[in-house]
Amino acid sequence: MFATWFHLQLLLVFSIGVICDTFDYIIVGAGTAGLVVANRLSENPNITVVVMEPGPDVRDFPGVQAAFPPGAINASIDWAYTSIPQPRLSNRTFQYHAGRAIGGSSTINGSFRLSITKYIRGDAAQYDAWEALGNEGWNFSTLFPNFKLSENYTIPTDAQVAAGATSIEDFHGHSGKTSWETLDVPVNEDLNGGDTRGFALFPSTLDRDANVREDAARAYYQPVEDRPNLSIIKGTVTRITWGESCDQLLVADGVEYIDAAGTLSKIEASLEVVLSAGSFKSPVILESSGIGNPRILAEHGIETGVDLPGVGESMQNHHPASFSFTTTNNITGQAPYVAYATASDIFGDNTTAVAASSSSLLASWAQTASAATGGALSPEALETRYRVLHDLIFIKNVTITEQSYVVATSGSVVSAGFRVSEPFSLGSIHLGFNSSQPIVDPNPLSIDLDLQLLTGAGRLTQKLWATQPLLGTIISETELSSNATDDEWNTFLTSSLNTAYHVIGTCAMLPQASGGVVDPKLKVYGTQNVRVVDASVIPILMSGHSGAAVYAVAEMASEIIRAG
Ligand SMILES: Cc1cc2nc3c(=O)[nH]c(=O)nc-3n(C[C@H](O)[C@H](O)[C@H](O)COP(=O)(O)OP(=O)(O)OC[C@H]3O[C@@H](n4cnc5c(N)ncnc54)[C@H](O)[C@@H]3O)c2cc1C
Ligand SMILES: *[C@@H]1O[C@H](CO)[C@@H](O)[C@H](O)[C@H]1NC(C)=O
Ligand SMILES: *[C@@H]1O[C@H](CO)[C@@H](O)[C@H](O)[C@H]1NC(C)=O
Ligand SMILES: *[C@@H]1O[C@H](CO)[C@@H](O)[C@H](O)[C@H]1NC(C)=O
Ligand SMILES: *[C@@H]1O[C@H](CO)[C@@H](O)[C@H](O)[C@H]1NC(C)=O
Ligand SMILES: *[C@@H]1O[C@H](CO)[C@@H](O)[C@H](O)[C@H]1NC(C)=O
Ligand SMILES: *[C@@H]1O[C@H](CO)[C@@H](O)[C@H](O)[C@H]1NC(C)=O
Ligand SMILES: *[C@@H]1O[C@H](CO)[C@@H](O)[C@H](O)[C@H]1NC(C)=O
Ligand SMILES: *[C@@H]1O[C@H](CO)[C@@H](O)[C@H](O)[C@H]1NC(C)=O
Ligand SMILES: *[C@@H]1O[C@H](CO)[C@@H](O)[C@H](O)[C@H]1NC(C)=O
Ligand SMILES: *[C@@H]1O[C@H](CO)[C@@H](O)[C@H](O)[C@H]1NC(C)=O
Ligand SMILES: *[C@@H]1O[C@H](CO)[C@@H](O)[C@H](O)[C@H]1NC(C)=O
Ligand SMILES: CC(=O)N[C@H]1CO[C@H](CO)[C@@H](O)[C@@H]1O
Repeated sequence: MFATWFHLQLLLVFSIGVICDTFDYIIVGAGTAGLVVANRLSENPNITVVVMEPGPDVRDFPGVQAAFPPGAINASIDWAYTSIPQPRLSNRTFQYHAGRAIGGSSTINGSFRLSITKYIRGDAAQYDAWEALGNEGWNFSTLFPNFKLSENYTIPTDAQVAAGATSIEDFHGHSGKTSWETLDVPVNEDLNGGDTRGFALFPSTLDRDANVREDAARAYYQPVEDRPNLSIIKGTVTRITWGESCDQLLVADGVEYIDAAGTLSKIEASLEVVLSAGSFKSPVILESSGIGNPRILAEHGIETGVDLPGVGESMQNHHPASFSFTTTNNITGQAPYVAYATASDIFGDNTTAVAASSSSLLASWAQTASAATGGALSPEALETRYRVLHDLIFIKNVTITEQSYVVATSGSVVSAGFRVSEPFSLGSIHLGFNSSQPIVDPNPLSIDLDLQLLTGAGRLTQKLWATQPLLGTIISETELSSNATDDEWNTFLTSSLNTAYHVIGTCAMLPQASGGVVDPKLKVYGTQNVRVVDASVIPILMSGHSGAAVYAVAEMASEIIRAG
């Protein structure tokens, strides 16, 4: 239907290898979502599935499976993407860990010095909002059984509870809980039932009895790796290739990839291509394949196959800030405690006023944000999204801040982290001029309400540590005094804001007119047989950590694909 094209620079270096293999499904990326889909599709022995992945099998790497190793991530299995300088944050850049291994980001050592993966779903209303945004069939009750498919819940033993508490018992286990209760934030007995508000222990993905971290490779690939109809090919996919089509929809017939020897090769798909390359790469592979914003494609000399300006937009992420305290305790362990708070917990009697003033500004924020995307997302579409988020925060009362209570750094110094769970600010990820580095522009705090919520979360943190019994354990002051002005908060937060690794939204599941990239069947608009299944399809961020949602999305997607 339209001509194929090649990247000139690739043609100079590589010659196309022989087309050797055809599979029913090609899955691009053996990461968290990709391995779930590979497992589920290959349950049918009549179906052949291949997964393309440049990263290694790391099950024998020292450290990968250790339960609590502190420290950095082995550079050889980390894409380590870098953002462009952020003017709102004094031109600072962020670096993003992202797994480059069988298992993807679920496999690499965790952040925050806690190497176990925290498993938190978020609030039910945050998933119901997916449906309200135009994704029929996607809500908390349809996702709930899919969350459970990836879970084998282990009830903590008495010994484990005791062990988790003893190294830090006086300081964290009891004092923290009591201080929160004094502030009327209750204990949450189970964070994963659809209501996160309260103080709790972080649930984690861990095989307790074997004392190893669970990841997608261990849970979804290793048990089925002997299936003859499932294979993994080592290679970096550069683009989707298109075949003949009788109608307007593009039909993928395979992918081009650079194999382990550095040769450009091709394999064919008889049914579908599923992109599971993660939020940083799935949009970039679409752009390399001619699907995206024509203005951006033209900059790279790529002919537009599908005019889809939402590709790469709508990037969202969690951005933590923190205070450090010197305390009377000598801390030697980790403190896996967390609290989730609502707007009312943060703003108290001022909540109604904050809701009203921000509500009146949604339309103008939508205008500004639309302009920042060069019109890729329309003001109307953004205002609709902002209204849904605003209702979640101020009417449905979802939790809006995660207070990662205390994380031990060293000796007597602890840091208390806080962040906004569901930011309004949107960034973008697009094809870069260096093929291994996409252009990542997270753009945090670009909507005033995010700053106001983060400031409120910070003030709540100060209030917590000024409440007995925690107060009695502090020696030093926080970085900011409790009477700091909004301007002082602005300076503090923009100079110290950090990044988490919960990037979503860059191939958002939304109606096409709302800047969506995939429909509710995860099919890329304008194509007949290309889907995206990974964190990038998640339309709005949740109070949980993205990994839990990725497993559930991938389980639900597998069912959709199997249904045809
Ligand atoms: C350090 C760190 C700590 C985290 N901690 C937590 C946590 O505690 N709890 C939690 O819930 N979430 C956590 N997350 C987030 C969670 O891991 C991710 O949201 C989730 O794993 C994303 O899954 P995915 O399938 O979208 O992408 P990934 O799992 O990243 O998989 C993408 C795969 O695609 C491959 N790929 C990329 N480009 C290509 C290409 N061109 N061709 C072929 N393959 C390609 C990659 O190598 C990778 O294997 C953390 C993330 C990181 C990085
Ligand atoms: C696989 O194919 C065989 C032969 O066509 C058929 O009998 C069988 O039902 C199929 N199995 C599945 C799970 O589709
Ligand atoms: C880091 O990765 C390399 C493989 O690229 C491996 O040989 C090495 O053992 C790893 N180091 C650790 C400490 O795991
Ligand atoms: C995980 O962290 C430990 C401790 O720092 C380190 O020894 C190990 O190499 C890391 N694993 C990987 C795969 O980076
Ligand atoms: C950030 O970088 C831009 C472009 O280089 C420059 O104009 C601006 O002055 C810089 N801002 C700060 C705070 O350094
Ligand atoms: C969730 O979706 C299902 C299937 O479309 C529907 O039956 C159900 O009513 C929805 N639930 C909510 C709470 O919207
Ligand atoms: C769940 O965990 C239990 C206890 O560790 C184990 O016996 C069981 O086999 C696991 N179930 C699955 C489906 O993996
Ligand atoms: C703190 O604990 C560590 C480890 O148990 C110990 O080595 C150190 O001496 C202690 N420091 C103080 C000041 O008690
Ligand atoms: C409410 O607003 C008033 C006036 O700005 C301020 O003094 C007070 O601290 C605020 N309360 C909360 C809980 O933010
Ligand atoms: C949300 O909180 C407000 C203020 O506390 C309360 O009036 C309202 O009933 C709550 N809504 C829900 C859905 O719980
Ligand atoms: C592309 O980015 C990679 C990773 O950051 C770097 O190693 C390489 O030198 C860059 N290539 C060019 C041509 O800038
Ligand atoms: C804020 O409180 C500190 C003491 O904690 C005091 O020195 C300072 O003057 C106060 N600033 C304002 C603006 O009230
Ligand atoms: C087409 C193909 O390779 N099919 C194989 C898939 O795996 C089953 C066993 O699970 C084999 O019997 C099929 O031949």
